[in-house]
Amino acid sequence: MPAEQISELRKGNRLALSRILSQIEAASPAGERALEELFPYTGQAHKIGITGPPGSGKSTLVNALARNLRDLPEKPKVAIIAVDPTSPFSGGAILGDRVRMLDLQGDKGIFIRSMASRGTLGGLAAQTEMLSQAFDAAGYQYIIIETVGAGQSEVDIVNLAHTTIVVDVPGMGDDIQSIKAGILEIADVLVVNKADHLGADQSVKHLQTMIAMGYRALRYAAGKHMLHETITQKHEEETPTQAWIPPVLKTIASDRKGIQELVDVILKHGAYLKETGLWAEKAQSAITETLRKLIISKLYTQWRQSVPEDALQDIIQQVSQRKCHPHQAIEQLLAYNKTTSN
Ligand SMILES: Nc1nc2c(ncn2[C@@H]2O[C@H](COP(=O)(O)OP(=O)(O)OP(=O)(O)O)[C@@H](O)[C@H]2O)c(=O)[nH]1
Ligand SMILES: [Mg+2]
Repeated sequence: MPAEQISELRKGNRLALSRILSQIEAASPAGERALEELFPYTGQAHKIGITGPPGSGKSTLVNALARNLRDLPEKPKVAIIAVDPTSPFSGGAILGDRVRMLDLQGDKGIFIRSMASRGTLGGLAAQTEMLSQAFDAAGYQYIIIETVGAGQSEVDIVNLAHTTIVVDVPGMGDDIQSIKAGILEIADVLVVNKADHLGADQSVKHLQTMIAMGYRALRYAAGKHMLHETITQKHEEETPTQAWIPPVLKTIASDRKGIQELVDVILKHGAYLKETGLWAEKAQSAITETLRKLIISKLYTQWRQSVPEDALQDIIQQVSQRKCHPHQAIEQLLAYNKTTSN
């Protein structure tokens, strides 16, 4: 049965894809097996992360972007993942509304999936990555990930993307930043949407200034590849002409204006990543990170099973009563693992 589903997914069967996505989301054994089987077919898709303040027009932009990507000569398949990390209580309902806005249903080359924050195992970023892998293996060349806000989970999510787009709107004023510095640092492309509103040019200039000022400090590529010190060093020596300076674009998503320019920039960024070798380096650091997390969680589980509950409680008591320091407690606790694993 799973083998059949995998081959159906590879052939482009949307129902098979949908079932596998659900299995992955449920973190079922079938989902895990599917991911393992699909893995050899991944690594092709261009992942595009989109984040920005609530209501800035991200979904409208994603909608327009998906249509224009579909119009490219090779007619690529486009997947959209809408992630909502900020509203644990609204769950699926609000997401449903947000996604229903998209009038893309008629196009069989576009697949929309919304992901609520409840019950996500291993974090939203990991979950998003797993869903992306299924889309990737199913031949979706572009995977657009929409998330709202500027917190750590959004940074984690969009960091998985090859190209990160940060959306802002005019009229927020120069001193009240709608975009936090942290999220600006991860932007590959900045978009001032709702350019039909007053103050769009001013916002563009302001963002350009912020980029120019922060440019050296940001060390664009280095920041995205902190796992490898050698890469960091390499990019410090990089001349500014080789580096990617995030462009600032104006769009009116609701009128589909400025969208083609955005598509061009995304394609250019993809080509830049491949030419500089950053595409491959990014994939490697993502794998390193995945392995790190898996090892931590496996070792923890293994250790936890090796420690008797009463022994653990006893040590916690000793630490709370200041009879022993956490360092000493750790040594005692880790000793259990050695005795059981040998
Ligand atoms: N005037 C104007 N309105 C726009 C533009 N783009 C989007 N909108 C409108 O802005 C509202 C919010 O758009 P959404 O696409 O839902 O924004 P969002 O950022 O996805 O919102 P959340 O996902 O809830 O954070 C909708 O009413 C859109 O029609 C634009 O370029 N100009
Ligand atoms: Mg939205």
